[in-house]
Amino acid sequence: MLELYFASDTCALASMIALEEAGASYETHKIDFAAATQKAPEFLAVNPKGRVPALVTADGVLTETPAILVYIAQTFPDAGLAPVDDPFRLAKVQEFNSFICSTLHVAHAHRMRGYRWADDPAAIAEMQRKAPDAVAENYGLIETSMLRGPWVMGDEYTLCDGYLFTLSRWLEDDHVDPGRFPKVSAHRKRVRQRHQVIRALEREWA
Ligand SMILES: N[C@@H](CCC(=O)N[C@@H](CS)C(=O)NCC(=O)O)C(=O)O
Repeated sequence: MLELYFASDTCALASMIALEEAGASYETHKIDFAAATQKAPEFLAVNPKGRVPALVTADGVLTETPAILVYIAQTFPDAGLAPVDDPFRLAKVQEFNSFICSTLHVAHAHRMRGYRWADDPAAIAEMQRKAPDAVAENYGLIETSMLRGPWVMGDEYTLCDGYLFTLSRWLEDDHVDPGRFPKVSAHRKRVRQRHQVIRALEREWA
């Protein structure tokens, strides 16, 4: 059975949503950031990066959200979570998810985790100060040129939707007014109503 390592209120929610949408059977292992268990030897044996999510499959461990998401879509094709047989449309899904992973999520991380990139407290404070602008700039792009509506890819719900939802729930914490991005805000509400997402949120906080 698939096993998902996750922590509450993290990007791992996107993988949990995809598993729920796929109707997959999976076990969860909760990592407690408050106790720094992401740095414990037991977890580092699963994911030497010390980050969540990590998905244990019959073939080995997967990390990095876009990789986990596309694996779930390809393993459960009947769920229709991505156009797995259409190279261009699948690449568009990957393009969006890669942007979330490598640009938006990284901009967000500058608010709380500046120590990854600098030691100087002044540099860390400057990263924190700049984070809301950097995050908002990314949402501006999503709002104007990526989110087609009603779902990210248009009429079809895909992996991208749970992933965008996972990050857009942090808008207020990132000191970005959601009112600046009406399409993103409406999308957030729309995704939040899906019963698979409600189940994932319940499981995330159980
Ligand atoms: N690129 C990775 C990022 C994973 C990541 O940074 N996860 C955060 C939670 S959102 C984490 O585990 N942080 C723990 C830490 O920094 O100690 C992905 O998208 O899966």
